[in-house]
Amino acid sequence: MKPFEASDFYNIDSMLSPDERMIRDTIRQYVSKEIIPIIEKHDREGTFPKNLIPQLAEMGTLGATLKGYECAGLSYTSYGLIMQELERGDSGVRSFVSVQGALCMFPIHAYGSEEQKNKYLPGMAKGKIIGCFGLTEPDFGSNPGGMITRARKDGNSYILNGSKMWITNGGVADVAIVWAKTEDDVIRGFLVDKGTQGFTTKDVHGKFSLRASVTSELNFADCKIPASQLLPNVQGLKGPFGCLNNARFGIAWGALGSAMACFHEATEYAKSRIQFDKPIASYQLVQAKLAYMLTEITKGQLLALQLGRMKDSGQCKAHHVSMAKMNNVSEALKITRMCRDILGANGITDEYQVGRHMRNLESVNTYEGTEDIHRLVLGEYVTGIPAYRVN
Ligand code: TGC
Ligand code: FAD
Repeated sequence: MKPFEASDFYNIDSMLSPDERMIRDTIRQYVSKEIIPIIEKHDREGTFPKNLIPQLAEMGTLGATLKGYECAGLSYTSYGLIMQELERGDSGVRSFVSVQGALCMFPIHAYGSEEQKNKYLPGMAKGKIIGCFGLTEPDFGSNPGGMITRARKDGNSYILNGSKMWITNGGVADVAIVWAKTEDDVIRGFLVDKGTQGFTTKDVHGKFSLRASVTSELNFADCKIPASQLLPNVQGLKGPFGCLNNARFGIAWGALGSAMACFHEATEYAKSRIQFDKPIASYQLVQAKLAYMLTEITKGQLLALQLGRMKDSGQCKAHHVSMAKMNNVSEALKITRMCRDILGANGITDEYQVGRHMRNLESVNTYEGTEDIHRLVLGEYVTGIPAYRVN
């Protein structure tokens, strides 16, 4: 198979700064050298490639957009390009970086006390402290406002009770950002260190998707944490949703990486696979699929780049992110399914990447707000009517 060539039909490269291209190329080379050769083994064995963490940290990918506390302070567009490249390797590796930076370091940076920032952020940027983000519960996924996890004040402590489900990095995390309702029914964020009495985790096994990522359940049974572990500067759902905006932004870029990897693989395959005496690439139905994919990748790239520019200039709103997350993941998923089809029977083995990317994107389409939840966010933007609930 020819080495990876990224599709750039509309010369997006010309719209990137030299620094952005340099960051993108550095991560691209890293993915080819360090991730692609090992990822199928991890996917097959259902393990997260922990040995990548120090290198990911060294390259400044953890909390990449944050300023100070030993973080890289990059632009959001650069961050998006990093996520695109990492997800070309595997959605699980991109997930790890998303969760660490956007879902764990961001809330400490944005909502934490100075003491909390100093305690956690430098270690997290170096990959020495791993975070996880607990919002979803077994019975509250799309509707996190219904959560039943509770935090009761007890002198200078809080007592946490409840559980969180489907938590990326849960079993490997040193600190969990846990969202819980206090006695006055207000959602607050808590930093729960690994090893705190009453806090246990259990990994989810048997996943067909994101196999190279740890997904866990978190349980809290009279888990006593010091009041100093409460994130002081945010209350209500806008706390976790503020983090999701950043993670969803990264996913909108990341999904393009999976799509570009599969498009390259399927195009090369189609050019060399002979059926009825000709390469299958010479048949119009196959070309129609390739044309569809190139078009959707190009549209997705333009959407992501403009979203990045808007985020960097402070114009990006949550509904802008919803459109890009919804569209780019949904189209990437369709593209990986088409690529799988072009590879015929070979597409169902892990000798090729398409099957793994396709399986991964099933999760990516569901987490961080399902495709339909983002459609409803846009529906609310257009009509002013929130259609999530039947009144
Ligand atoms: P709603 O009444 O609309 O809003 C409640 C408060 O939140 C504010 N808000 C936002 N703030 C910032 N960013 C956003 N995107 C926001 N959306 C809403 C809103 O202004 C309000 O503030 P205030 O001050 O008035 O209280 O809340 P709702 O419950 O009706 O929300 C509707 C809906 C469906 C959009 C929301 O619940 C939703 O987004 N659901 C999807 C849940 C979700 O995305 N979960 C993700 C879990 S984390 C995860 O999946 C990680 S995967 C990790 C990996 O990459 O591996
Ligand atoms: P549900 O909310 O039950 O949705 C099921 C279906 O119903 C979907 O098709 C949905 O679109 C539809 N639906 C729901 N409500 C409506 C409505 N009002 N109108 C129309 N359709 C609707 N969560 C975290 O907190 N932290 C993590 O780190 C994390 N990591 C994850 C990793 C993986 C691999 C996965 C798969 C999930 C992860 N999640 C995490 C959870 C994820 O955010 C939820 O799975 C997601 O929000 C959807 O919730 P649910 O699975 O309960 O589905």
